[in-house]
Amino acid sequence: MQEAARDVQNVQAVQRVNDLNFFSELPTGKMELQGKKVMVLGLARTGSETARFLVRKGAEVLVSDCRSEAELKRETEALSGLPVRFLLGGEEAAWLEGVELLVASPGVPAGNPLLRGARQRGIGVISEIELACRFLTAPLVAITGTNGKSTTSTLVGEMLEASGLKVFVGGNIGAPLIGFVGDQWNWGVVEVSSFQLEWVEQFRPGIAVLLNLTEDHLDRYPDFASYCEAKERIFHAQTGADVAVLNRDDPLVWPIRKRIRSRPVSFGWAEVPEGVYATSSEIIWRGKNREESFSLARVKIQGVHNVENLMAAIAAAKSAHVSAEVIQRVMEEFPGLEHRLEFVREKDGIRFYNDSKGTNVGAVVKSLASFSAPVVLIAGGIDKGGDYRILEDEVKRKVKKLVLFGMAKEKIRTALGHLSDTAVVESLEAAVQEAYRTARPGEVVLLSPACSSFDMFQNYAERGKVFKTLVQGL
Ligand code: UMA
Repeated sequence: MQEAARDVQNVQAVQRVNDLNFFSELPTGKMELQGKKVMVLGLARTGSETARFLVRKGAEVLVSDCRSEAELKRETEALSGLPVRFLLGGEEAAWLEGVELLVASPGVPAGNPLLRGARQRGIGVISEIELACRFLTAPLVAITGTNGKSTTSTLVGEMLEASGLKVFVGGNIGAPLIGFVGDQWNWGVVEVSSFQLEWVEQFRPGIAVLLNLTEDHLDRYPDFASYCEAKERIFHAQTGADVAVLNRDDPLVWPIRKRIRSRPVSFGWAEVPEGVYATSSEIIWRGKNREESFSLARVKIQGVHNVENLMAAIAAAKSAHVSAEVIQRVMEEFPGLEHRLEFVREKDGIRFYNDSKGTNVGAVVKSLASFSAPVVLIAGGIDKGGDYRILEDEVKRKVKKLVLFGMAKEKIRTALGHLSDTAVVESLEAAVQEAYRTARPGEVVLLSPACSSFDMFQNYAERGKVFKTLVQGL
């Protein structure tokens, strides 16, 4: 009986999706790629997927990467047999001869010589998400912000999928958007980074979400304002038929409503006549003439920041007409993401948490705020130019000992070392040992690095896995 009722609801949800304005108004500005000479800049996940797509579309494909042929053996082998010309191990201006379009991978900064050269010659530069959106036929929910992107994207994807819709979740979360072109989808949920938004023009999500803005990637941008400007481009091509989900409590996010064409749907902690707000026990969604409430009692993901992520997910899901019953079910079943405040184990009464995805200072502030017990904080890696002093209050309140490792260890010690007992160590393994020696029953050991991982690991996921293995081995 319940199943039958759910099926009826699902059919209604599909119907409502098809009725939405922006579904039929998506930009149809497809690009003619047949015979066009296109350069793909960067040969990692995005570049490989983009090259495959361009070959399918009949383009003449050049792939350039500053890494050498030997370093890119696996990547070039994966594309072997395809008509792709590789230009590796350099960045020579002559390679741009005859190029009509350049597709930049997110990791390539605007100052890259080939990218700069292309712009000087008047060659069009786009990002892979811009290319993908010209060919995707499904409406998109795009989610950006400094923190919470992956959790919120996964939640929205699960809410749409649990409504019986065919949905993909991709983008910065790890699966390039271009890889989803060609299949039939009811919705696409795409996590987008500031890097991907630098080169968008017609990228037009029906629902665009901006969660929060705090310092990040200052090793890439000249200043914080430039990073925020890139993030705001998520709304650039939206029209009055689209929805912008905005955080009322973020002083940099909320004023954006005055600069965009789309309809704001807000979320935040204070009660509002229309929008989403939260109490300590529930989240309330208020539409024009209706209200729905969602209990937090059985929700597994913890912390103030996760209530904010849930509010944003509800705002997006309600804009896509997902039913209250489906939303509540997904909220209760969602276990949280790996490497995001992930509980690893309890040993001798000490609880160990892996927050390897906490790669900027703002993320660590939120992670520390989630604990009431004293915390031994393991941090460090490659400094991204953020101001560690933002952590001062939380360190004073919560941190029993700072255990620092990686390239940024001295910089963090200078900023915060006077506020807590501090140890500087040479490896993650030594950090785990030191933290275990220091923590007492009832306390928490937290890896939340505030830095990227590339000095010692391939990425944050590898760092998180190594941490978990070390903790399991104690
Ligand atoms: N390269 C050059 N010249 C340069 C810079 C880089 O040739 O000047 C080459 C590198 O040698 C390398 C390639 O470009 O071979 C790297 O490209 P990439 O960094 O874009 O790597 P991808 O594997 O394509 O991953 C990208 C995103 N990476 C970045 O934004 C740095 C992934 O996000 C994303 O999951 C993936 O596309 C799929 O969309 C990762 C990330 O760290 C998780 N994102 C940042 C974050 O979340 O903070 C924004």
